[in-house]
Amino acid sequence: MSDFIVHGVPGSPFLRSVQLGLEEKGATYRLAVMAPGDSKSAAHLKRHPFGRIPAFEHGDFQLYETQAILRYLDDVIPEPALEPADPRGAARMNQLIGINDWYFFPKVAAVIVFQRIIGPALLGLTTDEAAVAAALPQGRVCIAELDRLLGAQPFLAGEHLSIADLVLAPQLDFFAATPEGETMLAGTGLEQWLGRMRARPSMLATQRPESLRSAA
Ligand SMILES: N[C@@H](CCC(=O)N[C@@H](CS)C(=O)NCC(=O)O)C(=O)O
Repeated sequence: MSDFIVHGVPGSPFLRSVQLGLEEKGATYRLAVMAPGDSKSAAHLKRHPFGRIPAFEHGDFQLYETQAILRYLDDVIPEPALEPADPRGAARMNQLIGINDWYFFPKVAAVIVFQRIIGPALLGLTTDEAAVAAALPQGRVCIAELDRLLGAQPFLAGEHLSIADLVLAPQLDFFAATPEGETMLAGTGLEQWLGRMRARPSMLATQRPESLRSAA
């Protein structure tokens, strides 16, 4: 029995990033399934005082923040390596994680994916079209920049799979399920990269629940 435990709501892209890390490392783990809304429960706030998911346990060691968890996994299970050894590749990976954590997730995906898919599917909400429209300019900047940084490389930070791919693939896979994401990605190298990522066993093993697969 594995001593890796990941707490989260199936379908959450940050949770899926940690699952991808474990899957790519060939590690067995237990997914402690939470319901939407459980992230603010007293039990979860003990694990994660900011009330976010995922939260992670390895034996008696508890950790939250997705990139910290993925870097820890890369240290405790060294093969296959998920961080470029060369300084420029490592810097590029860190830059891409920053783009996701500061711009793409909070300003684009959290708005458009929530308005188009999560709100209607899980909470019975009607899409706020003004909120979607307001997020589009930053979305275009993010997609153009991620596409430029990918260039002709097979993976976001270079020749090999890295934490940047594991952070961004779940986010872009979800975003691509919205009409806005589908349009922005159409014809880009990023769309082809996403297709390659989707074919990996780790992505196939961690698909979103059917209710969160596409916009209503
Ligand atoms: N900085 C955090 C962000 C995690 C995050 O924002 N997760 C989202 C779900 S993908 C969340 O917890 N949203 C609030 C909620 O579900 O209650 C990390 O890297 O783990």
